Amino acid sequence: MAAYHPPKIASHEITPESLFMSRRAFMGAAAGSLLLTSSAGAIAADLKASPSPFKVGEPLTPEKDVTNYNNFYEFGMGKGDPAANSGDFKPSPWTIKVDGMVAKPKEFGLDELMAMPLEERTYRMRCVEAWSMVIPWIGFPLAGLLDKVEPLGSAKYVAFETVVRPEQMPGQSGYFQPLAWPYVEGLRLDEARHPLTILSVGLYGKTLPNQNGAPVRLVVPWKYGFKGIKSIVKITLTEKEPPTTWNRSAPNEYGFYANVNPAVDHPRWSQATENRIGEGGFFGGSRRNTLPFNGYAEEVAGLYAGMDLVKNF
Ligand SMILES: Nc1nc2c(c(=O)[nH]1)N[C@H]1C(S)=C(S)[C@@H](COP(=O)(O)O)O[C@H]1N2
Ligand SMILES: [Mo]
Repeated sequence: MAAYHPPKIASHEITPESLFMSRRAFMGAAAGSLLLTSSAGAIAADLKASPSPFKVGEPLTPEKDVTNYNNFYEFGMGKGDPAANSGDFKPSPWTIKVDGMVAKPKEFGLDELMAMPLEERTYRMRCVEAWSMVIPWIGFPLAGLLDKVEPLGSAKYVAFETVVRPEQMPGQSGYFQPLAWPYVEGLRLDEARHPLTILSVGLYGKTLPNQNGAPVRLVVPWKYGFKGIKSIVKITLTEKEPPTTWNRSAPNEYGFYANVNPAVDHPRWSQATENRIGEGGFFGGSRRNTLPFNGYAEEVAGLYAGMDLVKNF
């Protein structure tokens, strides 16, 4: 496997003041005292993060599109459903339990997660449905959280689980249930530890809106968007490849790896091009070519050296 040399990340530049500010902003949001209303009454507080070298040389997708054109089936299957139906969802208090093959299993409170070294990272996001966005996330490397629980040598995969709250998530309580809950996802441990893989707690300078996966969601920019599991409550280190929601739902259409690949079509549509949301044109977007590994091949292709490319993608 080719060695990967990550760009220097200025996480040491986080000042005590910015840490204090992000904690204070978050606690303000929890208490309902520092409010910035986004769509559908979701509460977002200002959030400070240090800039990072992770940028995309393409325009950002407008915030109104990032927060109103969503996939989050727990709130309904339509693109506008998550923004419209997530107003009653309570992202605080919150904990993430990290367990399984680790030396030090631990339940992390939201204050601890918000106190991780937060960076702003702009990534492309490519949905398997052939639309894409460019999103300024705020988050921290998942590797930093995994270090705190000390994965055992036998751990090979990381499994993730979304919260189950039918009383706050209308998509989990309706007559028709499109998926089995909880929504689950997984990564190989080396993918989870890759410097590009983050847990996100915000976007566009604010805490995450409910519809984008508040309070904490996964972002893996070289994979199709469905790998980016939202509103995470559990992370488990395992020896075997964990089940994933879309693979379980349609195994002939969605794989475990789900790396973005323009050369391998979905059984029902081409993956060669994508519709960039918010740029005008066809369906409110513009068509552009999809890039191998969503443009992150240089950083991540080495993770898959020697793997069967069809299985891989
Ligand atoms: N729990 C959960 N996570 C989820 C989904 C979902 O339905 N439930 N949808 C996925 C899909 S298909 C995509 S494309 C992204 C969309 O993220 P966004 O709405 O923030 O753009 O979230 C992913 N994470
Ligand atoms: Mo998606």
